[in-house]
Amino acid sequence: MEANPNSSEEDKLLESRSSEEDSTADPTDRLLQQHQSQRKCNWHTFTISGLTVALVASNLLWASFPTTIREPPFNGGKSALPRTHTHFDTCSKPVLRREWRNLAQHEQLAYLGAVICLANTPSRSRSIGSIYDDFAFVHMQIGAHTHEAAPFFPWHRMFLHLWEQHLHDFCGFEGALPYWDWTLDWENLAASPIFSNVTGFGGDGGHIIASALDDGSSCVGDGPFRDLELLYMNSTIQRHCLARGFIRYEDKADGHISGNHVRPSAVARLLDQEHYYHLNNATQWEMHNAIHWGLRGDFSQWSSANDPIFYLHHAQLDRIWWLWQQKRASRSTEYYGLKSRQSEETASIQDLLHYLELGSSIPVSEAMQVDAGTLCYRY
Ligand SMILES: [Cu+2]
Repeated sequence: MEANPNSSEEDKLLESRSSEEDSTADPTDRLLQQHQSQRKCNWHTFTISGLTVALVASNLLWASFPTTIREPPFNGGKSALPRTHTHFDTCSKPVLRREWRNLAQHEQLAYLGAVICLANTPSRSRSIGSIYDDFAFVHMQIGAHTHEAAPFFPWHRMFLHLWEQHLHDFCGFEGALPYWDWTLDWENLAASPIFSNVTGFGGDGGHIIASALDDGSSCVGDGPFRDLELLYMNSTIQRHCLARGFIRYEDKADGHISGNHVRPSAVARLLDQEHYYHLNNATQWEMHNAIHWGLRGDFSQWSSANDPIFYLHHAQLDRIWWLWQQKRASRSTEYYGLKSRQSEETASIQDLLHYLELGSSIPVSEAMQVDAGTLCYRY
């Protein structure tokens, strides 16, 4: 594989963007140029960042990443910073995010329709793709670096908020983002109503059309997203179908995702964690990964926001963080871990979170509370 001449520039963009103004280099334009100019080289050569190099080397599966999150020197899990600002006055009527099956059918259909609308709305900032694709792009470019690191929770919290805002602004969606409480389905995840082909997101790949991912998954042939055409496959441009391939775990019959990591007792144990670091670590390695890898296909890639279930899965993870924060007021500023997946530096609540064209960069402190600053919701 050729060394990517742009990688240090990209890393700079991803790692040390210190303000939202430096948006001159659009990674997609570069990706597009590389895509158009590629001749004899295989797709590995239009990779776009250090992240991609790691992904290709690891056969695109998260499963091959280290199994524990590296830990900085432990300080008791307390943020060294004092509580910064609270403005509860700005959020007097938080919107309620509800579990998918507690939505009325017309509300479920309104949400699904709004998602399809975003997939049909051209990107505002790129010459190709839709706003839906932009979200998958920003997740793989920026969000991927927050995994196995402290900003995992706050970065995804604000990402979901931006998603919700785009549904409102571009597709007239009036509700709140729903979440998928998989603890309700742990005994038979594959039978969850979330996979309904009418009031859900479609089911397992139908095993009829193999996916381009080459991981045994296949195109989802039922439900509202059966015709969805996705633009990004990890860091490449490759139009493809939405693919899933429910994985067999342990004693389960083929196609039955194990619910062991998402059983209610596992979540209860998680909520008993004393420190942010441990909550973050355990949530990612248990619930987060079990569902991503269990559904497989697009959902187990860095471009996992290609699967519309992404937003409901991450809302549930955000809800776990929120439930944990509710237990003690001091947890609205408790933040600890590494700055990013590649970093050795300890994170700070003043670090910036970046979203490229989807929204302004914000300090982590802005995403610590769901009822202050720009956020105003509850579960
Ligand atoms: Cu993510």
